[in-house]
Amino acid sequence: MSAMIDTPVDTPARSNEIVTLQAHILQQQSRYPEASGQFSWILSALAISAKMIASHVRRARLDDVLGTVGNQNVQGEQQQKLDVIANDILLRTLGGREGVAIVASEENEEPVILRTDDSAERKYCVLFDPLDGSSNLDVCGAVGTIFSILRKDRRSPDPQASLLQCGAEQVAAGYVLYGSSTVFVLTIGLGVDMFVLDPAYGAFIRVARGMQIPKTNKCYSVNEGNRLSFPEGYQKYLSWAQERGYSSRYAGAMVADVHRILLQGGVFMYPPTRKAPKGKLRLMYEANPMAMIVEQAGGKALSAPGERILDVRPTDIHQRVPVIIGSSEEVDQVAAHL
Ligand code: P6P
Repeated sequence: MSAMIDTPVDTPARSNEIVTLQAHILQQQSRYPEASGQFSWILSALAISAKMIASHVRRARLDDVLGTVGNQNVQGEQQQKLDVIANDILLRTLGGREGVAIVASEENEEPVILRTDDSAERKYCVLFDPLDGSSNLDVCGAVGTIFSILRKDRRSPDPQASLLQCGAEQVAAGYVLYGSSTVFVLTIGLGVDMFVLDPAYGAFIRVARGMQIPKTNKCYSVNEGNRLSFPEGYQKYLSWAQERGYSSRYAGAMVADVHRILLQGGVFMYPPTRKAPKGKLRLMYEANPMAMIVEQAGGKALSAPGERILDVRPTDIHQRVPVIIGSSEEVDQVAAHL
């Protein structure tokens, strides 16, 4: 069963309604009469950032912004020119939103403290990977933006501590996939909704509500080049799956791989490897947001057998964690082999 497409609503007139992401955000806000609107403003900043980044991604080769800037980011990875452009766009759009107290990015070693006063509306922290899978850009492959929103922990002594909350505390999470079309997938804890950018109007149009990930699909997604350095349980799982005719799909960009699984089912893994003993993916702005999305869609997201990613207690904003995420029955199969 694929993701639910906009199901006809109660009256025929409304079954063809066109709902933009902006309208959807305001519809959700109207459920909370006491809402100040700050949260909605943050989501709209992410929406405009997605449009701006999409525009740069689509023109990367024409504008000669492919390739690296010649230095490394905090992860020790070559920083792509578009990583810097996307990061700058997000910092500047979110910087203009009163509700954002702190932002943290894969591209910035330290969190950026936007507002230190403790006034009531400085309620949120936004964490993001501005351009996930950016090495795919040079070959016109899929890339994405991943974001996570936490409430600022007013009790914490310093901003960094305010960020170090479990993924289960997220108030919203989502991603943008810059693929054959530009897709914005969002959850605010009430299910998962999907929007596609109509470039003719520059608007994200809602195309699916309350998405449900298929419970099974004989497809796994992992970089098998690392197979010999995986812990033995993962290797046993891969043999088990291949004996049962599983197919393998791997885009080299988490957003693309998890999006495919959200729609069609399957399981994505980034296990511990010799090079990345704790896994490669970052907890705070890759694993946590994707885990919230997948769990909200009825799937599972583990860092180890019996350990939900959303329950991992962070100690550093850039810490890494092993990832097993996707259809509930497929994740269980992997865990059973570990
Ligand atoms: P590898 C992209 O660099 C990324 O962070 C994820 O988007 C992706 O799933 C993973 O790393 C790919 O890593 O080692 O397979 O190239």
